[in-house]
Formats: sequence, structure tokens, C-alpha cells
Amino acid sequence: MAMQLTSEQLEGYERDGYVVIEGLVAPEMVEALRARAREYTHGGRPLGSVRAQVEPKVARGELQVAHPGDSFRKLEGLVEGDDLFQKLGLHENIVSVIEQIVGPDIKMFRNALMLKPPEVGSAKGMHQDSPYWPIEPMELCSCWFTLDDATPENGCMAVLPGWHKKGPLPHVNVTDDYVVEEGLYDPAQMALVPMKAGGGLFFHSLLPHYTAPNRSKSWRRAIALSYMSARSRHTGEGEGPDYFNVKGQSYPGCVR
Ligand SMILES: O=C(O)CCC(=O)C(=O)O
Repeated sequence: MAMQLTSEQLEGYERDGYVVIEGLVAPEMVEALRARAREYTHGGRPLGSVRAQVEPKVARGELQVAHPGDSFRKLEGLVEGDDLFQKLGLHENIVSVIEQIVGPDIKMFRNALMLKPPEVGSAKGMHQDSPYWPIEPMELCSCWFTLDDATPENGCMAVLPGWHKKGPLPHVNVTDDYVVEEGLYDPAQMALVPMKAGGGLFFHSLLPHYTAPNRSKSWRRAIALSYMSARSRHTGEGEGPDYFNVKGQSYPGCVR
């Protein structure tokens, strides 16, 4: 039987905008995903259609790394291009929880392996996801799945509980980042969310979240799997891309 949120956990998600579920997949699968991620970063496995982003400081030549693989910040499109990551994106436990939140017809909006190499990975400023994304209504749900233990030292998630209910907040550009305007929140309001490898933080696309720089000697890798109801609408230019179909049917006039 696939995992399901209890009614308390579902209420928690609605109230706080997030819920953590540990042990979403078997430890062997977490190990295999870690090994596969390492093949992309350090083993010369071709990226193919996967889009890579490197740490801005390395890209600008302000920071040197021992191996080019120690500079990756983001790998996008693994669910479409890699068999193991696709298994994760379609994993029955993840999809079953997502179905409780967004309903039975599900498409994936994006997937991004977020890497924080030891002592190199930089912060991701406080932001909400939906204001970046051309999708209405702003009710997507991401499963932020940890490949490594995520700790306060290596850049676990920090969130503003309940703030998804405030709607989209004003964001500003600050050195290559798009962040919630300073002064709108007090950092003391942030809740840290440390997690074991193999867990999932399911969070609402309007929940403000932040990750600190990795100041530790251990990797922090997590893949953000963002799902939406197939009844969502594309609000950007044109008809929008063909999104990865997870489950169920499509609807006329909605995301393709
Ligand atoms: O993994 C991180 O460091 C940040 C992730 C994030 O901000 C996101 O998935 O929207």
C-alpha cells in the first residue's frame, strides 16, 4: 500500500504549508540515486538533455574548486532524462501524497536536483515559488526529496510556517537572486527543517523558504519535484510546454 498522509498531517499541511515524511523510499534506492548523482557530477556521465547550473562564484572565477563536479548548483530535467530519477518522480509513495494534496490528475511542473557541495554551496534567498512560475492557481506542491541528511550546517530548508496563506509577496532582485523584500519578515520567524536522507518535505508553492550556505564538509543534495493539478492553467506566453504527465487525464484549456 502506498503511503498516505493521516488527517492530522493533511491538516498540518493546510495550516503550516508543509509536512515532512521521512523514509519515503527504500534506503537502497536513496543509495542508488546518490551514486547516480555522483556519476553526473564527478563520473563523466553525459548530461544529455539535463540542464546544469554552476555556483555563480565559481562561474565568475572568484572561487576555485578541486574538481569541476564540486561546482554544480542545479541539474534540471533528470526525471525526463534519467531512468532512476524518473522512478523517483513517479514513486507511488510520493505520487500518493501529492494526489491527496492536488487531486488525481497530476502533471510535473519542474524537477531540479539542488546541490550544495561542501563549503562551496551558496545560500538560496527567502522566496516563494509561485511568483516565479507561470501557473494558476498558485497551488502547486513540491516534494523536496533529500539524497543526503539535510542539517542546519549544510543548508537544510528553513520556512515561514503558515505564510502560504498570505498570497504572493513582493519580491526583489538581489545579486542574481529573486527574494522576498527585506523587512517583510523577521528571520526569527523561520522554522528550520532538518531531515534524514530519503525523506520528503512536501510544501505549498506560496510557502516562503530559504536555504543557508553549506558550511560543512558534507554534501547536501535534494531534488525538488514540483507537481500541479492537470486542471492548472499556463499564464505565460503561448500555450506553454508539454509538461511531464504523472497520472490521470488532461483538460481542454489547461496545462498540456
Ligand atoms: O534546495 C535548495 O537549496 C533550495 C530549493 C528551493 O528553493 C526550491 O526548490 O524552490
